Amino acid sequence: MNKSTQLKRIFQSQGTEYLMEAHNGLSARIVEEAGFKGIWASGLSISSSMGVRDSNEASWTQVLDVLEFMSDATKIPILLDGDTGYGNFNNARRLVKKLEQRNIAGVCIEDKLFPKTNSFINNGPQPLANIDEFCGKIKAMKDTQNDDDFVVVARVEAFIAGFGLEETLLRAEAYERAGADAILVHSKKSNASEIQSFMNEWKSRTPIIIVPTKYYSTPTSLFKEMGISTIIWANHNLRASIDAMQTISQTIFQDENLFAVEDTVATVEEVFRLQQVGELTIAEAKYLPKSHKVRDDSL
Ligand code: SPV
Ligand code: MG
Repeated sequence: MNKSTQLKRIFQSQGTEYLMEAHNGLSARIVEEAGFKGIWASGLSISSSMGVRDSNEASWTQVLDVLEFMSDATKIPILLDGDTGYGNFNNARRLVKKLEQRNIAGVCIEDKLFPKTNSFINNGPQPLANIDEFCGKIKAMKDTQNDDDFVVVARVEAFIAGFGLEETLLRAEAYERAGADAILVHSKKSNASEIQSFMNEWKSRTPIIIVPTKYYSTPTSLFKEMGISTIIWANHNLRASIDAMQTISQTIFQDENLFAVEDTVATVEEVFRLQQVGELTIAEAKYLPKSHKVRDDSL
């Protein structure tokens, strides 16, 4: 099944589904192996794995290059965190074209201004996009897609920007009318009260997606009761790897040997397995002439 169709089905399924964050080919493959049906290509995670800020410091084509590796490494669909669409409607529709060419199943755009700021950074107001301008962007993206099942998700940042339920509903309804396939409602509260208040009012069948990074202690059963379509675990592979890399680097730096760490890290064989080295060995046996010496040390 097409990756886009797979993603559409995740959003349209009756129960609550999950997307797990990945930020490169390796983490994407690990997410797939864990059993997830889909991947969240997180802007925060991709930017920080590049060593830059989540402020559109990486260009959109650099993000596209990462996505290509992620898509090649996996069979499950990828939803790109497309920030604001990297510009106006014209940049956003070109993005759709390029994502389709790379077999990316969908993109989520948020109603903020380029260059965006991560929703959890408290460095002043986070200005929102004009509603009509953002609706035009959604329409342009939907009109551009070649594949009927390519998914455009509209993310409402009204709660993040300090507005209440009324503004959030107004925007969600407008984006739905503009053609969004699903609505992501974001909140930075430490409990799910904003999400609950929104879900109490949301009567439409358009799927609702959430990112419970800050309200992590809310039980998933509550999200299911609310009728949440999809939960995004948005940055946990990145954060786990930061922790692991800090520990291993500090230990090796201090110890000046590998005694303490060898049994705490993945084996080299596991690295080879994740790279699918076995497939290349089989392919070499099949495609290289038997007499051909692959590596001639005498040269
Ligand atoms: C991301 O993962 O980059 C997101 C989600 O946009 S958040 O960082 O929670 O805003
Ligand atoms: Mg993001």
